[in-house]
Amino acid sequence: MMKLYCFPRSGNSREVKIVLAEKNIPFEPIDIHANPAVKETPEFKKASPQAKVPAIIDGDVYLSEAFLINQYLDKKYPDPCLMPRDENKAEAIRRFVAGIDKKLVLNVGLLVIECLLKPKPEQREDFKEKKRAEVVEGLKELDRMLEGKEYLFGDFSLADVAITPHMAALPILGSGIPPELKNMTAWFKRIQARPSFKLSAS
Ligand SMILES: N[C@@H](CCC(=O)N[C@@H](CS)C(=O)NCC(=O)O)C(=O)O
Repeated sequence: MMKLYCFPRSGNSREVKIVLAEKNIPFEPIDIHANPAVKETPEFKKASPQAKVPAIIDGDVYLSEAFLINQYLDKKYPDPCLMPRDENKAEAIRRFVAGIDKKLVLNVGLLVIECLLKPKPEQREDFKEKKRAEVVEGLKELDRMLEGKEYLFGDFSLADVAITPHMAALPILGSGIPPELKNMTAWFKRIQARPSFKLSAS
């Protein structure tokens, strides 16, 4: 059975868990925080040379990076299909994911560090406010992209998967999708109604 190295609050791991749930693929989760010794095993080091999660071992395939894993899963288990088979459209999704990883997802990650991982006296309120404002700017762009569409690229795809866990984390970071962003608000309701949202939560 496929092994997934992860930990429950890892947003990047949740991206992979969503795809596994959408495709109904059985897997064995290995929580690296509950079992820190796992990080020292040759298997984990081979799957994730950067020592980050998510990482998978699927037969002789060792792979890390959420979006790379999800593209691999989509090719190997094409039902339901989460990337367009049209190469131009698939490339547009790859560009989109690279872009949001560098901006929106990065800013959410910086907020996680500042709000949740740093000791309270070291947290900088001005930095948090700056990052929250940048997140809202990113959300506005997504809201414009969603005009007239149910999902970011029409059908539900790996593009939606790539942002879902990070949107779900916003409330614990003192942020959220502003209600005036009607398209994003409706999109997140649709995402939450998918069984994969709950199945990927732990
Ligand atoms: N670009 C990577 C980022 C992976 C990443 O930063 N993972 C975090 C958890 S979300 C991690 O493994 N941190 C190290 C640790 O917590 O031990 C991806 O998309 O998978």
